[in-house]
Amino acid sequence: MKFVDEITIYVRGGRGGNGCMSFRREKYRPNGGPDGGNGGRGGNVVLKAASNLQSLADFERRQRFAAENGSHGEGNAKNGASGKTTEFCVPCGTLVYDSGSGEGVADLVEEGDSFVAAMGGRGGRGNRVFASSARMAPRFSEKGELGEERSLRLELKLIADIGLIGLPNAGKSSILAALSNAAPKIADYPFTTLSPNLGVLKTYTDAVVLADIPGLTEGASGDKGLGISFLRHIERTRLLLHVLDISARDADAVTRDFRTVRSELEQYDPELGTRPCVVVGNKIDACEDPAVYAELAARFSALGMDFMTASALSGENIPSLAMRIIEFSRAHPRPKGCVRMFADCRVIGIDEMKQGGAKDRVQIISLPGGGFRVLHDRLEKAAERYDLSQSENVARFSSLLRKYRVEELLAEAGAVSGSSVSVGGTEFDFYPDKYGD
Ligand SMILES: Nc1nc2c(ncn2[C@@H]2O[C@H](COP(=O)(O)OP(=O)(O)OP(=O)(O)O)[C@@H](O)[C@H]2O)c(=O)[nH]1
Ligand SMILES: [Mg+2]
Repeated sequence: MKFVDEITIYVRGGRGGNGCMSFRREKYRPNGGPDGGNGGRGGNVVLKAASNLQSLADFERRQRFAAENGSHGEGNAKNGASGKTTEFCVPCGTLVYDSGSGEGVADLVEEGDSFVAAMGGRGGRGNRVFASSARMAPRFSEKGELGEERSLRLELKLIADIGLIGLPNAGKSSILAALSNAAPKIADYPFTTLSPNLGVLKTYTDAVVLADIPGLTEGASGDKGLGISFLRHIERTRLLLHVLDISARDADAVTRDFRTVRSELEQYDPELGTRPCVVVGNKIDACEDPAVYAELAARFSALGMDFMTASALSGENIPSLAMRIIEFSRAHPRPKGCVRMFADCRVIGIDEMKQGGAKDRVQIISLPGGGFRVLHDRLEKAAERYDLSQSENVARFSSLLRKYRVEELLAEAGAVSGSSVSVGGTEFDFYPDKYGD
């Protein structure tokens, strides 16, 4: 399947159901009380990390995700049902960015990590809720709120413990196949591997995830070969295996190969140059001159690097390489949560919505055409919720405008009788009670 590690999707929470305005009708009871039920909440759109996925390829076919709307409230005090949540899976290691602001909003690392990508709108309240001793027959209800909608950029940075790097054809995929359950494509030409492969090295007690990526060439950071963007998939590893082809080569040539790859690695991210690394001299079966690897061992130990020879083909030294990996992984367990690039999931609750703070400031923007826009979270939501074709709702909305001193603010901003004012998606003409002429 095609490997995709970046994609933009669009998510929309379900709309809340409308509240109902109704009065109880029963034989011999002419003045039954208000009995309009509440609308149900719109469903959320949720992203969830699943370990059986390794690419964002599924999203190439579908990029729009919407959750179900809440049902409308009904008479006889019947509340509408909530909309179902739409849940979809992404690979572990998916970073989520808000496309508009570019801000990172979630990093789904572990299997089951989930994130509410778009909240469903609240259901409108039915007239039954508004009944009180002072207002026994409220003739109004609320509309449901729209669900949250936004576009998100998903970026995959695979989660693996060990990363395999090296020139094309060095034998990275062969080493992965020898160490793990993976069966990557292996062939005697460069750039056999075109996208990352994951494999698991398993023992009775341990399971270590290895990532094999396409080969790096000289100039990869300048976009030669397959470029270096694949290096993002080893960013979250804790140990690198630098695979070198030592067959039919002298020590100088092998050292040059090593430097080429290191330099590309460091150009991508200098921090990767300091990551713990084991240098694997592969294809020892085809290396006729033992003096070459003795020389290499001396050079790498002088550089302070861990060096060992192996053969993916004959299996020589593969068990000791596996042991080394497992020992490292035990000594450096994956820090839970620490590999996250930013917050693991966004916790949005009703509490957050209720929080006032800066949100409580009303802003008036005077528009180029002469109109005015009122910016305020609660007022915008109210404009959406209140069904303004019901006269009592118009009165409620007006009292809310008074509470936030919107008329005074509009007048200060230069609004006169008849100026057009918009709050959220609702537009009306400005006829102030106090400031009217
Ligand atoms: N003799 C010998 N050949 C090997 C050994 N390991 C790999 N090869 C051969 O080297 C060639 C390249 O192996 P791959 O595993 O595809 O190399 P790679 O580093 O993954 O290459 P790219 O994916 O192109 O970057 C294949 O023909 C393998 O059979 C080994 O230990 N000994
Ligand atoms: Mg390969």
